Amino acid sequence: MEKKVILSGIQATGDLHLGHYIGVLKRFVEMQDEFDCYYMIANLHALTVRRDPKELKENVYKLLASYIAAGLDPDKSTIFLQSQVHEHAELGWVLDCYTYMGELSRMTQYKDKSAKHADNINAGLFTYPSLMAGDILLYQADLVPTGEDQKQHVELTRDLAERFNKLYGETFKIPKPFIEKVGARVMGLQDPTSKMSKSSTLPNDTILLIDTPEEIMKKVKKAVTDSDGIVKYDEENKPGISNLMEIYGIITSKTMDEIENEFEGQGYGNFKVAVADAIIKELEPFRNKYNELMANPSYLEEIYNKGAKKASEVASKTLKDVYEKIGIIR
Ligand code: ATP
Ligand code: LTN
Repeated sequence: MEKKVILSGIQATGDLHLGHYIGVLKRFVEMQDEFDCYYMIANLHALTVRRDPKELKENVYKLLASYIAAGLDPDKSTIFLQSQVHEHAELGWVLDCYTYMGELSRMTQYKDKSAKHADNINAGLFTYPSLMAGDILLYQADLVPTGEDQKQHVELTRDLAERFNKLYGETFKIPKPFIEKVGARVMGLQDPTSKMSKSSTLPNDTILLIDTPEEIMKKVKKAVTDSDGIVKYDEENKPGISNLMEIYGIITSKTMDEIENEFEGQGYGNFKVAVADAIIKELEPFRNKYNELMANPSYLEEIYNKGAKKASEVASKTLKDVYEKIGIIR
């Protein structure tokens, strides 16, 4: 039987954090043996917010090094840059012409980001989901693993694929979002009611994957909790503790019940140290590998050039079919 196709991506916009690691990177790695995986570095999407050009380039290397350090294997998965496969920009434009303004206006990410960047609400920010739909549909992906916040974009992708197929006949596979129940929304340590984010302005809110053990310990110890002193999973009333429990549970493969029993009658001090130790132990090999890779940019270039070739083969077939169907001469 043919392997199912996976496509996902992360924007090249800065250092990755624990939310990325737990929400998506660990899943990407788990999926690469069973599926035919395409993992993209979304650097075109990163343009929707004003960036320093030098930093944008650097962020591509950082993200690629993070993919590999987390365990992605370029011999098993196709790892590539969105900008190196020109079909993304082309299909993105085509899909723009099949996406309604009303659909795009309903996107939560657009509403959030336009509130955050009120001085630069550009058209790219608005049509971001059509470009993302193109990313997914070019590879005829079956499943799209992402964090909870991207679900709406994948649903729009399904609508666009169905709309196109109805008009022109079977062209795109209809993809499904793939979102885990636990860990798809790791919350900030200082504000456990908002997701951990690169753009958080609260100090100690976000654990970066390249943080030192000391920094990780400090941030977890300072994490906002509550005054009960009971390690119990209750997202609504104890968001801080529940978030730490989810992080700990995913890393150690323990259930919420097991964690409650493990720390019964112990207060938060011991629990926080155990959480920090688990994170530190999990991320140590990542950090070492990451530093090694960042010192060897030509190896990273080899990986992305090889990935682009393989991705282009698939993407060009889909785009050719689309162009033929809609009457575009190439
Ligand atoms: P940020 O909000 O940190 O700027 P983002 O969501 O805008 O990140 P990306 O960095 O491209 O954009 O996110 C890449 C992937 O990581 C997406 O699938 C997203 O859902 C997931 N992700 C990001 N933050 C978290 C989180 N706190 N918990 C779980 N998954 C997350
Ligand atoms: N919008 C995504 C990044 C992204 C993506 C994709 C994810 C761009 N293209 C295709 C899955 C599939 C985000 O995480 N902000």
